[in-house]
Amino acid sequence: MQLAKIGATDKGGVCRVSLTDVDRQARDLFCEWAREAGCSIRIDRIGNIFARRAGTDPDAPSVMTGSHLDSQPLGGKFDGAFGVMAGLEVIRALNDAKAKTTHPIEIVDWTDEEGARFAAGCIGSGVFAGMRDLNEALALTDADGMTLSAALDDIGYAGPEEMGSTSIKAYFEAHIEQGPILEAEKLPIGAVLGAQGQRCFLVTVTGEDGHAGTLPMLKRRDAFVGTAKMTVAINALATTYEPHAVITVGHVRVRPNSRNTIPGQVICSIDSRHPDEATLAQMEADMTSACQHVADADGLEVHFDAVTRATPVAFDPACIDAVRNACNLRQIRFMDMHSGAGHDACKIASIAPTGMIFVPCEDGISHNELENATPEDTATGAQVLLDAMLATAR
Ligand code: HGY
Ligand code: MN
Ligand code: MN
Repeated sequence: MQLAKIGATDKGGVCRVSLTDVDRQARDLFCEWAREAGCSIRIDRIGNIFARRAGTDPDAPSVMTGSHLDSQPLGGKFDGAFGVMAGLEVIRALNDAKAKTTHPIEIVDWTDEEGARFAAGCIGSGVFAGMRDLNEALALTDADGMTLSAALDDIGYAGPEEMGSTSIKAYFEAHIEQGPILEAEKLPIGAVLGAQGQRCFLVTVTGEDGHAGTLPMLKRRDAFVGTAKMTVAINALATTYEPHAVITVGHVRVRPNSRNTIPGQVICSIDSRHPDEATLAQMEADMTSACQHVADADGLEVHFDAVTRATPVAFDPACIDAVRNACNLRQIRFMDMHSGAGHDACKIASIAPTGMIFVPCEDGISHNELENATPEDTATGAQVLLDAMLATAR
C-alpha cells in the first residue's frame, strides 16, 4: 500500500511507467526496504535490481523470486508489485524466524515488464535470459525518441553487472491472476502450468497528409481511416480462432495528429495471443494479409515490424510440484491453471526451472486502476511462495 502511493492515480491505481522518475522512486523504496532486511543490492546493465539474502553456501545457485515495479499508464496496485513485495515478505519472514538457507535467496525487480513505454515487454528479464540482445534493448526508443539507455542513465539505474552473472537453482513468481477463474472457483491459489504464446507488432500505415477542408473525399489517402478498417478486420479474425485467440490494438499514434489535417501516417500496435504456436503463426499470416488487402484498396502502404514473438511456455514440473506441496502443507486449496498474461517468469523459464503462483483479483480486473486483491489472498500467496522457496533453498 505504501508502494502504491508512488504514482497513485485518482481512481486508486498507479501510473509507474518504466524508467520514469516515478519508477525510480519505487525502485529506491524497494532497495531501501531490501537493505533494511539485510539484503545486498546489485544492478545489471539493463537496470534489473537483484536483492540478495546470503545462504550458508555462497557458491550455491540462488533460489530467486521477483516480478516488476513498472506499471501500465493507468494500471493497478498489484500487477507486478505484489510479486516483488511477496519476495520481500519472504526475506522478512526468514529473518524473523532466524532461518538459514543453503542457497542464497534473491528478489528481482525486472526492468520494463509492461512494455508500455518501449513497445517490447519483459525487456529486463528477456535480456537477462538471453532472449533479447542487450544493445538492441538499450537502443529501443519511446514515443518521444528517448532511448532506453538514456532513460536508465536519467534515473541512475544503469548498473555494472553483466548479464547472466547469477546462477539460478529455481525461480518462482507470485502474481495476481489478472483473470476471473480463481475468484469464480473460490480458490485462493493457482499453481500455474504455463503461459500462452504471443506475437506483437508495430504497424505503420502510410497515406498522405492533406487539407481537411479542401481535399475531396475520393482523392484522399487517409491513414487513420485505413487503420480503422484494418483494426475491424483483424478484430473479426480473432473470432475465427475461438475460444482462445485474443487480438488487441491498444496503442495508436496519428501523425500529424491535427484536427484539420488528413492523417498521412499512423503507427499502431497489434497484440495477438494463443496457447498454440501453429495457430499463432496462422493468425499472423491472416492479419498481415487482411491489412494488406485494406491498404491495396485504399491506396495506402502498410508495414509490419515484429516486436515480440514468444512461444507458449510450460513451467518446470518440479517447481509446479513445489507450489502444490506448499499448498498441501497448510491445507490451502488450489487449482492447476494456465496464464493468459505474459510474465517475466516466461522468459526466466528458458534458463532455469521456473514456477508461478497466482492469487485471485477482484472480478478478474487488471490493467485497470480498479485492480484489487485482498490482504488475505496476497498473504496466502506470500505464504505459498515462502514454503515453495524454502523447500527448494534448503
Ligand atoms: O501483457 C501482459 O500479458 C503482461 O500483463 N504485461
Ligand atoms: Mn505483470
Ligand atoms: Mn501487466
